[in-house]
Amino acid sequence: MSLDDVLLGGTNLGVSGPPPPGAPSGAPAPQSRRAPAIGAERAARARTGSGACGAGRRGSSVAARGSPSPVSPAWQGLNAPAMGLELYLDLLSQPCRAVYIFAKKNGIPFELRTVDLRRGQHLSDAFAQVNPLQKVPVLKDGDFILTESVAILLYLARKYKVPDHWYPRDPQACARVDEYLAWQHTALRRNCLRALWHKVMLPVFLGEPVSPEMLATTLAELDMALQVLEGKFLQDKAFLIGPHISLADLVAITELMHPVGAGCQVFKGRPKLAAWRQRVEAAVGEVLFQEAHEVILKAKDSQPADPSLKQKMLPKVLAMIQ
Ligand code: GTX
Repeated sequence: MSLDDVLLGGTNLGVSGPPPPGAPSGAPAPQSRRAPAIGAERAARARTGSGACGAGRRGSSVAARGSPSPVSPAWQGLNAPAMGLELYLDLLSQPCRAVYIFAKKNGIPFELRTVDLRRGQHLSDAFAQVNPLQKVPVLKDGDFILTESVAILLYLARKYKVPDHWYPRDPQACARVDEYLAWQHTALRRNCLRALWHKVMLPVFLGEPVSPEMLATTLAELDMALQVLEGKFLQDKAFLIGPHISLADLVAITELMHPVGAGCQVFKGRPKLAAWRQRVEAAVGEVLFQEAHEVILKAKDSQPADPSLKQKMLPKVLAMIQ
């Protein structure tokens, strides 16, 4: 199996289910490989040059830049005393940012358990006991453990009786939020994630160059998803669902900040989307918004992963961004 196969979606990684706690996370990838110009046939379909941020950084290579990656509190795992609601998050991840902002904005008391993905803390035995899938976010409420960001957001909205506009009781308004959440998970999510990883995280953090053709394809696909976001979901409304902010807006903005963190100018040339971003930021509160996005906005400064961590992570990352 080559990196090309995986990025092109032609190979099953064999990571078909959760590994047992502590088990290696997948087949090791050769460390010395440098990706050739991959993704040529996908690139043929790309509308090159029209992407939100351009292919830029041709043939990006590993670069250790800037300060060390954001330092999280030491991983305390299951030894940390549970005070009530616990959220296992890494604000590098877009679903984690949505959960974090939602809980903070609504005054929901929680213990933050930072799981530093770039240090592989999600691959630890301790975390596998919390989530055998080795992913964040995770909510722990006593003995109740919940994964999947959308389920977590809905649980918080229901349990803490947050203002109605977040997840309206009105069946049709509620259905519009559901519609957006269902769409984004396979559309905008995938494109924003791929943009970040192809543009920054693969070359800088994992030392795997991505070809300009592959990057152009990814950015063209992102561009198409942004058109749907603006044309179908936002239209001329203040927020995605209507006059007030909802979970749909929060999930959408945290997705878009992924490519922004990679240096993509997703709002450039999209005045409606740019104005919507300002409204969402104001509704969330600028201080909270900045705080939640500090980590992703410094993603380019990620230190290269050490080789043994890279070996564990690469197959999982490639599976994730397919
Ligand atoms: N569908 C789930 C949700 O919405 O909650 C997806 C959860 C998910 O994929 N979480 C990612 C994860 O924990 C976080 S974002 C990816 C960042 C990977 C960084 C690696 C340095 N992924 C961990 C993994 O796949 O190993």
